Amino acid sequence: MANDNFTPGPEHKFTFGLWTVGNRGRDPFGDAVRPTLRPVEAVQMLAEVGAYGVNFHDNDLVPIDATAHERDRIVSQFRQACEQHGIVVPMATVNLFYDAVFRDGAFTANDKSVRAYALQKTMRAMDLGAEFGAKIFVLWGGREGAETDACRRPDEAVKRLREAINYLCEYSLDQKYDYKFALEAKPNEPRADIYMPTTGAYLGLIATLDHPEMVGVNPEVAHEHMAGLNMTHAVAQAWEAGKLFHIDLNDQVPGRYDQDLRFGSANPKAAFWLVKFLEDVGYAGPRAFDAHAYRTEDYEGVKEFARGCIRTYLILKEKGAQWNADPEIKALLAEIAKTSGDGSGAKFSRQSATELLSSDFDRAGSAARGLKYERLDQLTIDILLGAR
Ligand code: GLT
Ligand code: MN
Ligand code: MN
Repeated sequence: MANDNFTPGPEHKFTFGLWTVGNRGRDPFGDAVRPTLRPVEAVQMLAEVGAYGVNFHDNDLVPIDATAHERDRIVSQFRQACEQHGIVVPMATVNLFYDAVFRDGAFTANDKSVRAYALQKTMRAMDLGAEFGAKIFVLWGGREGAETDACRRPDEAVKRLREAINYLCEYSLDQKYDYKFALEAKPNEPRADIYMPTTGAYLGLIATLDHPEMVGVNPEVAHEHMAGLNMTHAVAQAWEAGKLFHIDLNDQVPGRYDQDLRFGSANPKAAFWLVKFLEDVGYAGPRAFDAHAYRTEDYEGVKEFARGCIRTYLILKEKGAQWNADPEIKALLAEIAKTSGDGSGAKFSRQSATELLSSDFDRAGSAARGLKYERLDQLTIDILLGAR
């Protein structure tokens, strides 16, 4: 590796899903281009690239039709591999999108036996994750959507989703699993429209749950970018609400199909603000890479991809520290601070309202002052491009 300063350690909490390095390059137009990477092989690869943990869907590890005996054998082999390579399992999830039974959704499907099966499958996936010590359970409702709104009223879908999450919270409490649920939004794909299209939509739903304290979000860069949104703003809102329970890092050109590109590879500047935000606020959760290697890659190329995700994060982290320490940037920020005041400012009282109503403002003066954001941004670009 070119620069040893960017060496990952357990303190960075870099994780990958089994489905990421295990992605075989299948797309709607072409079949797999890489051989199957068995879960134990994935764990070995992740240890080699310096990851801290691995995440999985129930069926990434245990095939949907496995017998109880097969399940136990797989679990014990996987546990052994994790222990041997010092890899932990901070997050588990459930696949509610691949099997044909979920073609009309899982928790929101019109068929009540499908909804019940989805709950059962999730409870079993929670059991599986708990066996590995996972404390975060991600729910990505990829099939919870519609091609036509003729199929059901969308508010009915919201009610069903709420009911399911409430049920799963009770199950976690009853089993003493101590899970935090992290809800992952996406605007579309595989459904034409997904009911909870953005992180903000999930933040709205969480407040209406029976146990809002157990439920947060898992924003994904690509999913916010698909919708043309600013990932860092979504993450910041979640963080400020105490709801940033997990994060999926990858990249994506806005407006395209779900690309799941290597972290920071498409929009390095957006990735910079995201990393800087996470590091500045002291986000302590896993930094999960939810991406996959180009279809052109073999085993070594997949490793290169995984190393690249980590390396880019660490480079951007260093750039963030450089930004914070830069004397000219600090001077510009100090200037901003002069007029910004402490905290959010406005606290209502009848007296403060009376004072405010009778205040005079230097409107022209405030509007005329140059804010020097051009310089601030150019300094950022200089740092990012290595010219500073
Ligand atoms: C799927 C999706 C991801 C989700 C995973 C969790 S599965 O690959 O594209 O964004 O995080 O279910
Ligand atoms: Mn994801
Ligand atoms: Mn994705």
